[in-house]
Amino acid sequence: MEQTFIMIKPDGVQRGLVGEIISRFEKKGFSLKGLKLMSVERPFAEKHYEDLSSKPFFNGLVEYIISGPVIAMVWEGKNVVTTGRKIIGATNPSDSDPGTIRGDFAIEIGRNIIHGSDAVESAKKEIALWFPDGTVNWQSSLHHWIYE
Ligand code: DAT
Ligand code: MG
Repeated sequence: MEQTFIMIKPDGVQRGLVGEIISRFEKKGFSLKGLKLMSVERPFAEKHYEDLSSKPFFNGLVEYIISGPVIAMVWEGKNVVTTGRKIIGATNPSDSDPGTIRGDFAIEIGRNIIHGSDAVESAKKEIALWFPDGTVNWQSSLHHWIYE
């Protein structure tokens, strides 16, 4: 089954949104396969965002990600990458629809509280980076109430 990497950024942790965010993915029916609270070092944050290294906002982005602990998660389910991005909302919270996480809880692009992989391939790469020891293999007993 498809997996995605979701990270609650330092502002989401500081603002007490961890439970709310996890709840939205849980209630949708997705399964949590990995979860940890961690502080990341600068080289690790730079690696995570390496595709954006030429952008003018790259240094500010890295500073933001290392400014406090983050919650790293792996969520699993049918189309979880695309659906996860919909649950999160547009990158700039000014464009995120109400009802999405960024639309409901964020105002500025540089404080948009959550990260979600943008494709199945990048999800695999990010999960390998953040969970080098692997994730937990289990299946919810509700599986057949969520999938036909
Ligand atoms: P997303 O996080 O929606 O996948 P992205 O991968 O394009 O967006 O960029 C990663 C993060 O970088 C994004 O969450 C916020 C920041 N960012 C993106 N574009 C930006 C911009 N034009 N100015 C400032 N920060 C930006
Ligand atoms: Mg991205």
